[in-house]
Amino acid sequence: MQIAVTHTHTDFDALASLVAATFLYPGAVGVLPSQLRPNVKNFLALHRDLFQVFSARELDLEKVTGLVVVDTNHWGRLDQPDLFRNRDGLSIDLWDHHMKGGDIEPGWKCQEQSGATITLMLREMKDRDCAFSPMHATLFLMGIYEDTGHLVYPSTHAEDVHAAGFLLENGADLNVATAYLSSSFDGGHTDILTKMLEFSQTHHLGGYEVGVLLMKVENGLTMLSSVVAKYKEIKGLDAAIGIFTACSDRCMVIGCAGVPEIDIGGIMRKLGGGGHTGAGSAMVRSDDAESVRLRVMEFVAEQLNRPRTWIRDIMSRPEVLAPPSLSLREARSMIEASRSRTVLVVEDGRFCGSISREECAKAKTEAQWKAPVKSFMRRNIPVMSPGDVPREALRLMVETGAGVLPVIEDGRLAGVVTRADLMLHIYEF
Ligand SMILES: [Mn+2]
Repeated sequence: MQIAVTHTHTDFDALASLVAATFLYPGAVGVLPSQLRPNVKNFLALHRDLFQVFSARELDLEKVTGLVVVDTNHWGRLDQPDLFRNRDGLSIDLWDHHMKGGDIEPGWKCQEQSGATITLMLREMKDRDCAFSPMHATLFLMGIYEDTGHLVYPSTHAEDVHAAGFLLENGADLNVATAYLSSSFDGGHTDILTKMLEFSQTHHLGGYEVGVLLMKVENGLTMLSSVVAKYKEIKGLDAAIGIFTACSDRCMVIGCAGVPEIDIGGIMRKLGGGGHTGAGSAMVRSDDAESVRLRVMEFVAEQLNRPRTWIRDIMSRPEVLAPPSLSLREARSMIEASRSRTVLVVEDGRFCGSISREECAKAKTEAQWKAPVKSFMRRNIPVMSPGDVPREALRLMVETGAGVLPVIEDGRLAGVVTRADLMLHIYEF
C-alpha cells in the first residue's frame, strides 16, 4: 500500500498536495494528520468525502510499502514518524517547496522553490492531463492562495500565478475559496491582538523595526500566526515575533517579516522549528520565556549584522554645492539645472543647509533675490552617516519629504544620498 502524508497543523497547501498525490500516484490514499488548522478542519467537515483522504485510524499502516511525503521534508513534522523512519524497503517520494532543514531522504523528489507545493504537483498533473472536479480545483487554489497570501508574498513565483489561472479555467470557485481562507478572529484573538498593540516592545535594529511580545495564552488557542501577522500589518513593522506560553515548560514562538534581510524561517530553525523567509514558528522547551525572548533578539540582530550594503556603498558625489554667500538668484539657476532639484550649501567642506524650489518661492523682491542663500536655506534637514543602512535613508525621505540627504563624516560632507541612489539600490537596476 502506498500512502501520502504531510505535516501536522495541516494547512491548505498541505491538504491540496495530499489530494494531488492521490492523482499522481494511482491507488495511493492520503492520510490526514491528527492536527489540522481550524479552517482546514472546517473545510473537510463538509467536503471530506470528495477526496481520497483518511485518518490513520482507518488504515493499517503496517501494510505501507510506499510513502509520498508532501509539503515538508522533515520527519519531525509528520504524525508518528517512527512508524516509517527506519522501515526496510520503504520507497519514499517527496514533493516540497521548502528548500532547507529536511532530514527525510527520499528515493525520488521534486523539491523546488515555489510559492506552494501544490504548484509543483499541478505542473505534473497538467502534463499528465489528469482530470479533476471543480471542487478539487477550488482546494488546489486555496493551497496556492494561502501559501502566497493571495499571490502577494515575495515568495510567489510566476508559476503559482499561472497555476491559479489554470485552476480558475478548470472551475475553481472563488466564493468557496474566500469563505474558508478568510480567518475570523474570536474574542480570544482580538484580546491578544489588543494586548500586542498595547504592550509589545518595538526594537529599532539596524534601521528595521521589529515588534516583540511575550504573552501567556490559553492552552489550545490556534491561529496565533494570523494575530501576529495582523499586528505586524497594523503597526507597519518590518517583522513581528510573538512568544506565547500556554503551559509551564514550553513556549510557542511565531514570527513574520516583510523584509528579506530578516529570515524568520532561519531564526525558527535555530530554535528547532521551521518556516519560510516571511513566516515561521517553533515550539521551544523552556520554562523561561524571557531567555527565549533574548535568544530570539540575538538571532534577529545576527541576521541584520550579516554583510550588506551601507550608505557609503550607495552614496554619490554631490552634484551641486553652493557657498553660503551665493545669491538666491544664482542658487535658483543651479537648482533648475540640477537633477536632484536641491542645492547643498557648504562652507569649507562643512554642510550648512540646503536650498530647493520651496525656499526660492519665498523670495518676493529684487533685494531678496540678491540676498545670500544662507538667509533662506533650510538648516534642519536630516543627515546620514556612511555607516547607516539604506533603509534608514528611505525612512527619513518618507518622514521629512527630503529628496537629498547629506552624508556627514567627521563633520564634513562626504557625499549625498539622492532618490536616484536609493532606487538604484532597491531595484538593483
Ligand atoms: Mn506549503
